[in-house]
Amino acid sequence: MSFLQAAPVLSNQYLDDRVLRSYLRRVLPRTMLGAIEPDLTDLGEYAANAWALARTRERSEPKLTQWDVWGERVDRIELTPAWLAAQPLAARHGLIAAGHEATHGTHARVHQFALVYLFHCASEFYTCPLAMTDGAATALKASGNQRLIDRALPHFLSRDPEQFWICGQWMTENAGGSDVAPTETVAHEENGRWRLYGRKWFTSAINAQAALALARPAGAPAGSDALALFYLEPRKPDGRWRNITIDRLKDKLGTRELPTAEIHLDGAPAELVGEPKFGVRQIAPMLNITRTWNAVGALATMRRCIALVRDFGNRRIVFGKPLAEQALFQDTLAGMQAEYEAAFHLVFFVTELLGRVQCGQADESQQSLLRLLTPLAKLWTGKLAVAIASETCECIGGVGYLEDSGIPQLLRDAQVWPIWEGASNVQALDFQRALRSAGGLQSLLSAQRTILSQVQASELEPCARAVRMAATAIAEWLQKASAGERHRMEAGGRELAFGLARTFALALLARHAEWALRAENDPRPGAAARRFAEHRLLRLKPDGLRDATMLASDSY
Ligand code: UCC
Repeated sequence: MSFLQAAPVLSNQYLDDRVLRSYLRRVLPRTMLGAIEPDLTDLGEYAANAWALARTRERSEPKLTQWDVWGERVDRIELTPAWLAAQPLAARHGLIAAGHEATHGTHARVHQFALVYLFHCASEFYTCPLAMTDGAATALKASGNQRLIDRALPHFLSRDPEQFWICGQWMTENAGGSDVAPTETVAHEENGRWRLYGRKWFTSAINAQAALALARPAGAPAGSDALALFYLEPRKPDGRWRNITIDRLKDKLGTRELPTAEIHLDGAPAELVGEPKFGVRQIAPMLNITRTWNAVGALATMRRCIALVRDFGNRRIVFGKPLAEQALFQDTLAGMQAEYEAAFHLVFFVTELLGRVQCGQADESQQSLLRLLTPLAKLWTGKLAVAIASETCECIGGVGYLEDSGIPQLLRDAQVWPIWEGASNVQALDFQRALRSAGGLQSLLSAQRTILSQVQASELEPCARAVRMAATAIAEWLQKASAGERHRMEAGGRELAFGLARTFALALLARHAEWALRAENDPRPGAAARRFAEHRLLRLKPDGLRDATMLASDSY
């Protein structure tokens, strides 16, 4: 028999996750961790088995049938096996409920997002509708619309698969995704009932039982302030659509298991969520929740990639020894691990803040911090997941480029993280919006100093120094940039956002490393922190603004 390469294998994705488990031991009360661990272990097992199972069966995608054999328009969508399995699983494990229940108080969001992180890759993007459902529950609560809260939340937050509903988010139209001001969908009030007319260009998880949609009340002025937020239940109890047609399912680079549709609304009945304007402000709580899910999903992608590469490194022999024993492979993996580990601590810190804010236990500066860090976490992790997925293909080599290895799918799927829920530049601009409204940079820098003050070990001093130097450089840059022309400051917005995300993440990773050294005598987070500190934290142009000549459109 000639040589055969053994495929990478995943073991229980919770039990095997040193980073998650160490973090949970630090932040959660011991009794709570004991109570939730069986569930985490179950999902970790599900994730490992789902990876193995997916390698043995044909890939499947949702299918749209628009007409039945008798000529009736039916717009029936068949879902994939993973999606059919995910629905009851998500309800039973409380993937939405856990984030809203009072059982674990301020830790509810850490608990929920640990579940999401374990479930994401196995779910084949069923986490997309879960994210939107969580966001819709949060937006409806914030709206104070008691009728809709009583109607929808018992479904969105149910742990009973029979009762559980998912919810869509219908914003994007042909004229704009980032900018919703040109929205063309019109809402008419007819016989005391609102009906929507128009076209939505991207509607993710069109099989959802509910949706939140932006539309312009008839006669309202142009612009985004005049848009209103509506709640819909798109189908009748017998499954037929309520004046909605599904034009087609999108042919996407990745997330192909997720039924993303282009639809027409031809008088779809809807209910106003709040006043008939300021719909963007009303849907904003949803955006911040889905962006947090996005960051957790991106993190899950990184973790999956690294787990596969690490296992492959032990199985693959080159130049007479396993890859895992070769210095350059070790260094490549170490670089990926350090980036992932820093990102992990930033994202889960955001979930801690979210839990505190929603329980009313966050002071003003923590609320500002959450507002500032959410777009930063979304922006940085989205890009990082693509880089790590790309490196994963390369680490696994030729087979990593072959579809049936499952590795290219990781890369194609990862490319969605920096795009949907607001592309990277939208996040950078949102961060600048938040800087203007959330008390400036001070809450972020002062939280960073407090975190850093907990880092005492001499072996972590290079990390603390790197954070202090970067913070000084950022503050100086902002001072120069805000004194200059606004569009040139805006042009540095990406670098500002990446730099702040990476610097804050290093402070958090170093603090965890300090705890791991003292409480568990574990030097590994410290090694990751030092390695991350060696990577470049900032790309900001030190003397301030971008070159105006290069920004001018006629310079090409
Ligand atoms: O992609 C989509 C579906 C995919 C689902 C994936 C789920 C994740 C899966 C995870 C799995 C693990 S749906 C499409 C998503 N689309 C977007 O994200 C839109 C991107 N564009 C933006 O975010 C823009 O910044 C806009 C649309 C928000 C800009 O709108 P405006 O109206 O021009 O912006 P304004 O005037 O600055 O903001 C209007 C109000 C202001 O409040 P007031 O009126 O009180 O001054 C803002 O402060 O909204 C407030 N606001 C916010 N508040 C705007 N953004 C935010 C925010 N992020 N947080 C709080």
